Amino acid sequence: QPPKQQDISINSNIKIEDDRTGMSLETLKRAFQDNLFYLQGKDSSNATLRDYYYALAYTVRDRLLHRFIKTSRTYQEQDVKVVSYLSAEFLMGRHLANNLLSLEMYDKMSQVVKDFDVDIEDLIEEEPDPGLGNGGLGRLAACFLDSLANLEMPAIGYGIRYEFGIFRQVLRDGWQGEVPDNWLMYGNPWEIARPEDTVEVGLGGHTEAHHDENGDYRVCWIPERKVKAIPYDTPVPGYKTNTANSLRLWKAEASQEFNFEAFNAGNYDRAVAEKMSSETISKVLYPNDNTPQGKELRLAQQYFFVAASLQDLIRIHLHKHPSLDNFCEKSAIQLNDTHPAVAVAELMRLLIDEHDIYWDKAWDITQKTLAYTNHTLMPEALERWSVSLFGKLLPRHLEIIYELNHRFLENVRVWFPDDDNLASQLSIIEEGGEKKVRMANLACVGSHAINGVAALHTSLLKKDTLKHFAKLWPEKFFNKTNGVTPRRWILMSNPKLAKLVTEKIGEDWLKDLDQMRGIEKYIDDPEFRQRWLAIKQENKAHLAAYIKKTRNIDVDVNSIFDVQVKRIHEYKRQHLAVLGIINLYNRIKQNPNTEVVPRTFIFGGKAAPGYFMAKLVIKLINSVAEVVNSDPDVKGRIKVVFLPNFSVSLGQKIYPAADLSEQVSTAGKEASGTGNMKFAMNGALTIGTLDGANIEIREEAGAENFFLFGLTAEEVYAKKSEGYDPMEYYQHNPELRNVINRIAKGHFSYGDEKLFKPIVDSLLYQDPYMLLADYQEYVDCQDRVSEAYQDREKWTKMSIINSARMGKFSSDRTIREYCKEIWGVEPMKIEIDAYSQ
Ligand code: T68
Repeated sequence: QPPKQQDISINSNIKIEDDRTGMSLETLKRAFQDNLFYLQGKDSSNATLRDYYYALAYTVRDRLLHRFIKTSRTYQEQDVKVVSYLSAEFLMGRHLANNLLSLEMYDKMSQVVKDFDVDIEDLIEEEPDPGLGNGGLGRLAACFLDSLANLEMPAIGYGIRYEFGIFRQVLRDGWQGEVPDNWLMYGNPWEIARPEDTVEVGLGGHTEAHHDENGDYRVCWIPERKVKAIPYDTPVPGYKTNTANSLRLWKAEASQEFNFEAFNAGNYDRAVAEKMSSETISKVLYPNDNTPQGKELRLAQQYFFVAASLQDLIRIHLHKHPSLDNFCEKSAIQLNDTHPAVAVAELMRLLIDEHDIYWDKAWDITQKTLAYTNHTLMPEALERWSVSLFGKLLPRHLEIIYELNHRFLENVRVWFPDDDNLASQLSIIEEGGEKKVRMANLACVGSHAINGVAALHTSLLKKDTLKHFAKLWPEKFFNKTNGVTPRRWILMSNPKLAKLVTEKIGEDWLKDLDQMRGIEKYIDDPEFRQRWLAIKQENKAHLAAYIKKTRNIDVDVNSIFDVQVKRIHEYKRQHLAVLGIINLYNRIKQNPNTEVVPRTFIFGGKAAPGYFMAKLVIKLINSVAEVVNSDPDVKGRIKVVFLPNFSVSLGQKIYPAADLSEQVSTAGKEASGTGNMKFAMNGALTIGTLDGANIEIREEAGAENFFLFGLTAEEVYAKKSEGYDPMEYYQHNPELRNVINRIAKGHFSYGDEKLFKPIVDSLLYQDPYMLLADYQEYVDCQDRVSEAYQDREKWTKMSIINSARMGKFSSDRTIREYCKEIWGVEPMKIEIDAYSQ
């Protein structure tokens, strides 16, 4: 029996009715008109869509601010424990529709703007999509903030206010091109600058040691330069609650506008150079996912936001408390991967050097405060900084790391006296060759909790990637299977489906997704199935129109929409789907009259600009598309579409329109995946391997409602250690050979045999992600999909079951677990009764 949900209507709680808070249609209309006139300086005779967007955004924002101000004040006054989510990335997606829905303003504002002959959906599309993240890790942070606010948990997100988010992807002759994402160009109505909370962050320089007046040994860091960190706060409202938490992002500015000495001496270049180099820190997001970029600027970014955030937290704490002794009782800090792991050393430095706490006490506070989430198993993706680079930028932190590593390893040698290898594996410093600081080890040593993001991932972390830590501290390890917010990923993305569900089971499912199970009892109701199917068809028609508009490709809405959208990476195996497409194409070429169940293969995703193979995969997809889409023998039965610039907002259009979700990573490589959950919630069936959260999705949906293929993680390891030879598969499987030969012989590259040679060679001679080993099972499984789709009644039943059983993958469930088992934070109701001033 799920817990009873609280009353979710809030507006009656606000007992004030003026132009900035009132919710009546009349007041909203006046407010909108006022904002258009007084903030945009326009009226309906000359307003552009953007002007209307701003007028609407400010109307919503006004109504958010009471909640926002009251929320932070309540946390302060009630002195509650707050969780801080430290993340280098927050992939929030557009705010307007989310805020309209959270505040129950959507219908009324849609009415208001209609009076100005404007469609609210067009205004929603005006907002630039804030792309301050790469992929799953950044989007997870955004879903977590949504759930924290929804559950009325005291929380704050800390990160970087990148001036340029992830690049905009364009296609040029089938290749990925990158365009800077100047998302702040026209301003940002959702953020509020708080210059009064500016802090300074040091970088570089040296340390000096001395004995203080009590004879205690002290170290002082003399940074070479200081950068100002200016916070910008974005309210994150909970769905139909009064809570509006804060996402606090730091912007870097020079501590001196320019060097006057140099300026006066006529050295203008130098006068501005220092300013420029300081401001570079928050200039741009590094566009790599699952591969670290070992650049000094990246380390500076990490330290910059960590140092600013910790100073901020300490300032807030000392406002209420005489000392930091009880810091860990009032603050839980989550490290989203190792990107903020320097927090271990920085918190120690602040406690010891700046707040006079002795080492053991400081260490106790640090460990009790911090917790670490790992997001990858791939060894090459673990961050390691060369000691020399680290020491140049953060000399005091390097000293602290050496000291805590020394103390830690001394203990290890006492606990395991005969195991020298263990100490070298656990060491925060990697020896042999160039010395490196291992950030995952730093995070593990400095945290009281370590977690993976899906059951398989956590078990592999314990068995493999972090096995030495698991041996040392088994009790520190937790699994926290990822989740996604049903507000953005069902209600906002698929409003028609949401409406149908609410009609049948009421609206509580949006706050308690387990209740979606309630729709399962309608699967035998033909009318319900008909409506379910009709909604899918409408969503597909929408996407088809988008495909026509953006790519000028006609697609058949009765074909299977077979979708793979995610970052382009070899381990995710977009090219496995391409091999499958070429095989279908070969079947048609051999016998143009062969039976084919029509399919539209839709791809989307960005490649890291420096990742050659990933970019070549995009080119391959587009080259295959060009040939297949225009071959008369195909007769339009299969179409291939690459949609450029996959983003949160494009995802919102795509997930609801998918029939089939491709989750085909090599088993053991995808930590969790979260797109897999968004698809299934929206009624797509999954074709997938036993990897990441796929395993748990299949458990929930039932094996009979999931298309499974491929090696298990164990089989992958076994095969690797036996000595895997992809060439055997090529030689023994004639169909597969034809597929690869088509690529190799230049069939998709105007006869150019060189273009895709790197892909062909990688598959034939290494195949690190074992596509060839999984190929035949994948193709056979796809044949089962085609067959299943022909029985649309049965397919629709499976679709309903998939949606109905995804309750586990609401990020509300994930966040409840973190709150209870790792953070020890509890809900705090926010009362709004009068002006909050
Ligand atoms: C993803 N990781 C995992 N990393 O790949 C995915 N990395 O399985 C999981 O579902 C998701 O995290 C959430 O847990 C990433 O997205 C990055 O984007 C990244 C960025 C910078 C450096 C390293």
